[in-house]
Amino acid sequence: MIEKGTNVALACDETKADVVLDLAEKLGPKICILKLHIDIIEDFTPEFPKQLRMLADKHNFLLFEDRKFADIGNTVQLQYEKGIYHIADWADIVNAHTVPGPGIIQGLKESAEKQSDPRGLILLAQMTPEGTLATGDYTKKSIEMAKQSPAFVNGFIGSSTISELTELRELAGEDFVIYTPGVKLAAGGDDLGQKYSTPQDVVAAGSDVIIVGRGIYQAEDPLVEAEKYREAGWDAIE
Ligand code: 5BU
Repeated sequence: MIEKGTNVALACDETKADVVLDLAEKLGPKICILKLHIDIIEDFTPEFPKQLRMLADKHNFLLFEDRKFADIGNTVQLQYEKGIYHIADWADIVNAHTVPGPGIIQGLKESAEKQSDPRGLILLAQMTPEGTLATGDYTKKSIEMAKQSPAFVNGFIGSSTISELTELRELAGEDFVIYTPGVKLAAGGDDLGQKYSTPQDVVAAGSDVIIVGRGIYQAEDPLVEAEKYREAGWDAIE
């Protein structure tokens, strides 16, 4: 982030491999992370994550597969390592719900340790949509779980609701990275409960990384828009 002067994670929710690769190549210099949902790619081939990995290394950003694991330890190991996606082979970061308890962290950690490159986990201590159940005691217990595995759990997804996010930062302390989706230059929401705050407001509330999807990739010129978010996010950090 410091080398590139950016705290923007692009939520690249496009569904065609070549569109994702094109955005990764063009926007690579503006972002610290490319977050994707590998299971929405309609023309997936094993070549796709390899090409993405090359672009991530070329432009010095991390790959974050937003898999939101949510099962028992043994099953998440299979989902992380196996299937058609082999997520553990290429994703620097994945995330997980804390609803199953600490076994999910242990399971993913064991899989991660088989990889030669470092792997990290983000816990969903909060979520962004209206009516989420990930609040209060759930958030507190998620943070306690992270503190049991601090080397592997690098941080939390934080809410885009400013009061919640402020509370998360207070509870988490300074040793964890907070990643916030639901970020747009104009605050508001969508028709399905997503809630948006501005880069300035979420950073002021304690977020480190702003995760931006439609605000960038649906813009007329995603590169111009990515630079606006980079500037807003980095000015706020500084
Ligand atoms: P948007 O287009 O900027 O609304 O996309 C937000 C992205 O962040 C999208 O990929 C979601 O799956 C992801 N997300 C989120 O919006 N809220 C959450 O609490 C979590 C992930 Br966790």
